[in-house]
Amino acid sequence: MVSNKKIHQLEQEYRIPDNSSLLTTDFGVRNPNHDISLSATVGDRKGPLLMEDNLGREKIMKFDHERIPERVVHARGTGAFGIFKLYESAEDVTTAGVLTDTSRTTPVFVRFSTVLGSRGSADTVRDVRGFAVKFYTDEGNWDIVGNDIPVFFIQDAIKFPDVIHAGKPEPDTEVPQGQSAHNNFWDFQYLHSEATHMFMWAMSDRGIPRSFRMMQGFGVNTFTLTNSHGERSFVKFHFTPTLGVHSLVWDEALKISGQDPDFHRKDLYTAIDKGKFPTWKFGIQICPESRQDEFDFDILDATKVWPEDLIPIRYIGELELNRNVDEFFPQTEQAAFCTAHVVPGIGFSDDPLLQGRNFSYFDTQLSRLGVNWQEIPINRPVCPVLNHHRDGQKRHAITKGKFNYFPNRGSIIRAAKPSEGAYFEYPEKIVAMKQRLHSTKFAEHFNQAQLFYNSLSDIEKSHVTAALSFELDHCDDPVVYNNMVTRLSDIDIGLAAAVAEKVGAPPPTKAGRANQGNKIKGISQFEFTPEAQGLPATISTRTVAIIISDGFNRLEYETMKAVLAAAGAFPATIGPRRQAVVPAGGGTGIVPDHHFEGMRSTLFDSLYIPGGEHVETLIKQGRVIHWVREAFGHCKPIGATGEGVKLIQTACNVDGMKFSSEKDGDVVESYGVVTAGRVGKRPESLKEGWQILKDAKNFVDT
Ligand code: HDD
Repeated sequence: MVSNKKIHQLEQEYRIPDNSSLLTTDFGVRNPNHDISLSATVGDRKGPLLMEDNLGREKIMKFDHERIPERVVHARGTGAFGIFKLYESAEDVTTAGVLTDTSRTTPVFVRFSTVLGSRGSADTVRDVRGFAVKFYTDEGNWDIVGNDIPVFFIQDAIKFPDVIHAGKPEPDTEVPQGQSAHNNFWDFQYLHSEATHMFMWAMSDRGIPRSFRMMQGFGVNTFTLTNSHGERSFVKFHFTPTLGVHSLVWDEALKISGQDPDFHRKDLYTAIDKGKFPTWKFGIQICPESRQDEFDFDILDATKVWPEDLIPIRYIGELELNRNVDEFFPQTEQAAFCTAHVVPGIGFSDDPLLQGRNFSYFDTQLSRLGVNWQEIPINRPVCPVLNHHRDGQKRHAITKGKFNYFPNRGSIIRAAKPSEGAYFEYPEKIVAMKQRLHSTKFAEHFNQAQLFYNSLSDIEKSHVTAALSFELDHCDDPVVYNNMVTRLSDIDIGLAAAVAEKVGAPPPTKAGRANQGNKIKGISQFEFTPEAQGLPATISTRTVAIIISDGFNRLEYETMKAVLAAAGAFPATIGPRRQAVVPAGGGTGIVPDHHFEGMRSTLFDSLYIPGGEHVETLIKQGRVIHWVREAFGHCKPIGATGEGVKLIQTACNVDGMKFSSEKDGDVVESYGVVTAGRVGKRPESLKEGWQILKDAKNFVDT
């Protein structure tokens, strides 16, 4: 199993040995009975329980206090360990070892999350996703507490309680759970025009990712880097998934929320467990101090991206997740991130959102985990920690000696010098007025919202219209949806009109602001498919449901399954029961992984139906027809061989539709292809669908 400095630390110092077998109490005494409480026995019956039962009381008392406050936002999430490797030194801009030493492997812990839902809410809701990375560097912990969307709803941290109160369940009824589709959320969006850019991202396919493994990550805020000459630049951090950026379709996301609320959590766990480690390219956008006033937006405004045409991304490293946690609570739940955790060579900017965050994260950990939260194993640095901080609840460290103050008469402890790697505070010159004011350029709120919308493909645009129409349909206050249509007319009058019609708002009469028609790079998901990144298209880790019933063609079934598995896909067999299903001609049956009612097509990326007489049984079953028809409706690749094609024709009611077929050596006889592609590729025609499947099949041939 994969190991590194952090894993070693956790295993050596904190792991409960898994080879001991005798139960003990928390104070170490061997426990004679964990199951029956101590009581007086009256006749042959148990009488009143005894206060003296310290074993029983300890067990119940521990249980009573199992819960800690969930995160006030991002409560729902999951995490994994991994490594960060640098392949190009950024020493021209920073002294940080993690960004300059290409020989290092830095251990990381990453936690992905949704924002609005509580800890038990569903994974696939429409929401922003958290992307928090803790780098355990040799110089201390560095946290990038980012999201899958590069901008934020607000510009000043003081607005955070408002945006979150408006998005979380409404105070009188405590509904809805983990949803932005309600009056208060959209009321806030209208009243805060600065949120326009971000809500457009959240309403796009970015709000419903297929997998945590297929999302971008962004540091969002502007940080700074300082090099060995003391020169400072501004920086934005990027993570780009090598599997490409892909989303669910909304109908899938809605259904999966009920069918498998842990869909994303399991997806990440399974991929890592099967050794298919997800990776992201790590990039930096650098803006030297000299260029900071060059742009029509303020580079310290977190509601703006730095368009790549103006400031290119320089990819310098790679993040890999390669190990699941051993226990969720002590590792994932107690992981605590803090934007203020930076290492020498990395610093803050005056971005007012970041400045406020630097206070908020530290503060929230105090109420969630207590003052000694940095001593919890998952949060401890892998380098030494030495200072005169003492005491507080749940202090673990035991320091010998007389002195708990500094300096003192006897200690050899001293502050580090810059040459010894001390943190370097950049001497920023400030001549200022003290007042409550926004930066002047922060006043512009619509340019980039419009750039975002214009830069989407037509399919992605139609999804934005549908998402807004869904969300505002769930708002029953006309003030809310009427206002929002007005706001949309600041972006695009066509979009506003389409949404107005759906949600029953008066049609907009004129654009609040003409659409300039400009576009930028780096917005549409199509730019982040593996192919667009110059990587091979891959079916690796994609799930394929193989549908069989008694009388299926065993050769076709087994060959396709083997081919898929060899290509790294995750095939699963679905049959009428989880007991042996007998192939045509008899013989040993196959025990399916699931039965038709136990799963749904939504939980798979594609379907395959082998030929055989089983098709005659399958086409008579409503649930099977639903499997195929629903996958067709979600534009998934559906493959069939031999008689299997008939099931697709029947289920999808596609009489007269042409089927392509192709010889593929002795592997499979023929494919019947209806259509193909999950969001990254949405085919416009059968021909294109077939091409996509063929491309995906390239790996099959290797
Ligand atoms: Fe935050 C958690 C991301 C603005 C206050 N935030 C939290 C997490 C992520 C983000 C990924 C979950 C960390 C984890 O997995 O434990 N937050 C962001 C991003 C922001 C942002 C990308 C905008 C650039 N956040 C933001 C502001 C404030 C907070 C402006 C407060 C002023 N965020 C918090 C918090 C949380 C948190 C209340 C809840 C749990 C925690 O910190 O540890 O302090």
